[in-house]
Amino acid sequence: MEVTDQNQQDAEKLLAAKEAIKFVKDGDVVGLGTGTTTTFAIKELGKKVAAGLKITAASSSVRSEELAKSLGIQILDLGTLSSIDISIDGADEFTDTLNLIKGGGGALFREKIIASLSKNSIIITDASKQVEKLGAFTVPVEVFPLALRYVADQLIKLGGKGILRKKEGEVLITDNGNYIIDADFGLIDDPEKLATDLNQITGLLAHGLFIGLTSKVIMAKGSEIVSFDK
Ligand code: ABF
Repeated sequence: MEVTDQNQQDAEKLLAAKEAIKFVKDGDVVGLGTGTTTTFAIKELGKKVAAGLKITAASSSVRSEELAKSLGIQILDLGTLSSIDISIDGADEFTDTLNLIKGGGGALFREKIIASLSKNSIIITDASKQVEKLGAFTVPVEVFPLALRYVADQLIKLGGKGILRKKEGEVLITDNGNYIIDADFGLIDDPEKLATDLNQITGLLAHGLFIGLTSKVIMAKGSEIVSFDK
């Protein structure tokens, strides 16, 4: 059977997912990310729970929560947690300095809460996500609806061309009831500075630059695992 790029990419996502869940142990509170790669990890975790692994979890999206619950994974209220032992999530881009762009799946706000709570934040990817410099993927920002025009104008002042995210022709509303603007800053020379600048914008609730939040990236490349550690 011809191995298509999609098959290859899915095989890499599964391989990275299986490697990441090796770090999950009995008693852990596990942060669950969102996206197709993390979906592989949640399904693998479900198998381990069915085989007796004792964990609880908090989810970054309704869809990940529903999948986890369907697999018998006990879900906790994220708002009640003061820490998470290990989180497993995907990314849209990563550098070897563990800076990420996340949010292509629209779950970046809760993903960033989970990453901020995590003692061990593991990112799993196929080989297509590694970049030298962030920015080919636009930076998603979650925007409080009443601040939409203000935030859009501030992004322009920072050199970002923003597009309001739509899904099937309708403006996308996140699980939190907010909008997403995908902001194109071009290749980003100083992601730390841009992240700091974005943090200052009132009404911008979260952005997809994850700086200093990641413990490990597990990338699958073909049948190989490549790990990048803090
Ligand atoms: C999620 O994983 C998002 O932040 C990111 O956009 C996505 C990557 O999706 P996939 O694993 O489907 O490539 O955490």
